[in-house]
Amino acid sequence: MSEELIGKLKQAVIDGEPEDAEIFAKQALDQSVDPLDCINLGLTPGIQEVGELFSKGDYYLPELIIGADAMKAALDILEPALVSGQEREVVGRVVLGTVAGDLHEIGKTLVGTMLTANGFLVTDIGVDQNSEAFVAAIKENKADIVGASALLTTTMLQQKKLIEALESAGIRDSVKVMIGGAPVTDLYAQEIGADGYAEDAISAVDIAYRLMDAPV
Ligand code: B1M
Repeated sequence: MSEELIGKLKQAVIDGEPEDAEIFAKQALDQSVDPLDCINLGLTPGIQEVGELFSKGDYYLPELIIGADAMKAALDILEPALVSGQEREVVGRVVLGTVAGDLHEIGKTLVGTMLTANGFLVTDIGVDQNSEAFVAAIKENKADIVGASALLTTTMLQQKKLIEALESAGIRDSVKVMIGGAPVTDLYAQEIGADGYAEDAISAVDIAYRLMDAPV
């Protein structure tokens, strides 16, 4: 039953059906299907397939948009189930956003949800945020970690600019930098002087714990 529902969630994203995605997400929770399995085995492969169809020219921008809408509709149902009942001490404060020129929000939001579920206090500043906005939010929230997401090869460069802005603002030594997003690699993170790179939302939690010197 859970495999069937997970398959339906995947298909709802590929077909761009937000209402179906919402219904299947609710059914999954009613049937105690693990919300993380719904995301990792259903929604994520679904949106990846949408991306592949877009690359091949079989899908166009509208399909990309409604695929993302379907994924977001399901995540709105599933994400609260990931964070509920998690009363615990704050491990660290994180400012999280997607860099300037980049509108991709789903992966960044998922990272925020997983960090919140694991004891971090997350301030999500949203998408298309320039370095100045990151710096202001870091200062305002006394962040231990700043997380910058980039999904485009063109906007990855903004992650480097962010690190330069932290240096100019004199706060580079007081905040750890974690970066991620589909085109980003560990090597790139090392090259630009980031403190950590995470491939997905689950490993982002491990990296954030490591950056806080906290036991996992
Ligand atoms: Co866009 N898009 N998109 N898109 N889009 C990609 C990224 C692309 C690979 C699709 C493709 O061609 N196959 C391609 C980029 C090519 C490149 O640069 N090499 C692309 C393109 C070209 C574009 C436009 C330029 C299209 C156009 O206008 N012609 C345009 C750019 C707009 C802009 O940003 N300025 C565009 C627009 C959009 C939409 C707005 C329509 C929509 C986003 C809607 C939204 O977010 N509200 C969209 C979508 C949905 C995608 C794909 C299909 C899916 C992205 C997604 O949500 N994935 C994507 C193809 C793909 O990724 N396979 C694509 C699901 C999500 C869970 O995964 O975001 O990778 P992801 O996040 C993961 C990890 O990367 C990691 O953890 C997350 C969870 O596991 N992670 C972090 C992410 N951030 C992290 C931060 C961390 C740590 C880990 O620490 C801080």
